[in-house]
Amino acid sequence: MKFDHIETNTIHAGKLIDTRFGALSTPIYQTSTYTFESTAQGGARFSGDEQGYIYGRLGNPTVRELEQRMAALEGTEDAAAMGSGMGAVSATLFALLKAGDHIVASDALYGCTFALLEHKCRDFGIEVTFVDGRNEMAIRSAIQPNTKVIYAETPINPNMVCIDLDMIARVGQSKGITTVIDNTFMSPVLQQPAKHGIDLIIHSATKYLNGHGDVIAGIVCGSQEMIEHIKLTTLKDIGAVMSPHDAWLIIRGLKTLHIRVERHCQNAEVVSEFLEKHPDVGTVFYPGLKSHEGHRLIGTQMKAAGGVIAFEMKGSFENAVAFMDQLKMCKRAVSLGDAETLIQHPASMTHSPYEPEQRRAAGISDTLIRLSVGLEHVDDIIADLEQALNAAYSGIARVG
Ligand code: 3LM
Repeated sequence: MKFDHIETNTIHAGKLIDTRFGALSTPIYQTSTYTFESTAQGGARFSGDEQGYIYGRLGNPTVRELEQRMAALEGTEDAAAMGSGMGAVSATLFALLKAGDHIVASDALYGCTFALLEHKCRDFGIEVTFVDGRNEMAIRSAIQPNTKVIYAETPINPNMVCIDLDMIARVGQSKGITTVIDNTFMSPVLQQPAKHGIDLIIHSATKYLNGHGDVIAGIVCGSQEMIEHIKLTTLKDIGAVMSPHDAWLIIRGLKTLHIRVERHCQNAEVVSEFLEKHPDVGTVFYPGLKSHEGHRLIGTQMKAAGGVIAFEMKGSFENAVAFMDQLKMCKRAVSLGDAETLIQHPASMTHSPYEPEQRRAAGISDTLIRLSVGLEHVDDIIADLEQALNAAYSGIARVG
């Protein structure tokens, strides 16, 4: 069942009906294997002559419900759930690419995605070119006859640069290249890349989809053909599958996704304005601000700017550290999209897999701080940021 409104779909779309007991909440099928009524039935399941479950790595009803729910939310035919966001990124790329192929990727990406491309893909003989993902000419000029994939995130982790999805889809379609977008920062509530013609949509379900900081998981959404290909190759044979219990937690998280995301956005908007006005804060990178280059995409591509803000501290790296260490309520932690406000320093944490010069070239400075604005009262978030800023600078000359 699918409805016109995403608020209804996060609750109902893709739900598996429990015909046995009528359970409202999805049962957790905590099983590693499934029994066959006869040897012939087992054989028929393996050959594909009969539909049905075989073994936990090849499918699970609770996980299947999450896949159906995510396909409904992203507006794709199907989805494949994985044991982590990186499981989803690697299963997708290794299903699409082989030695001798080439990928064009945005130069700024989540640190481990960058590491996968920069190191493992190259180890396996896959060529990689990093470009400014905003620049259509740069992408077109990087394309080679063996280019199979264009890969990007928007907004980009951690610097919040936004990429035009219509442009990426147009380039991919004109050249017959598969386009893959990591939609983790937006969630389908704010952005549905498939509507813009993107082929595959990846999520770290660890973040907004689950939303409660207690699961590591990933998902990829796309056409039935592509999802089946991923499931029958890299998901089956590399095996980064999602556990049924984690799928259940994410299904539970999805039911409040639209309300949580709405509040994350409201809070982040107020916090971004506070930071932009603060004398000790340098540039604030938040697409909700009129000063942000990605602001033009709000209303066309993104419903709102999301819950993540990046900003540069005035002064030196030491000032940034002093500020972060003074925080009392906001938690110093990587990850994002949780109820708690989380703050981290990309250069030394999430984006440490980059060499310093690669990081700078990708627009990630040493004084950049990333804030995942939580669901606390916005006044309490601002009060904590303000006291930490005052304590870190405390009227004295800036460090360095
Ligand atoms: C982080 N990010 O704090 P998992 N794609 C995006 C992501 O942000 C992430 C992944 C994929 C962070 C994790 S850093 C050690 C902590 C845009 C994860 C990978 O495998 O579920 O962590 O997703 O930015």
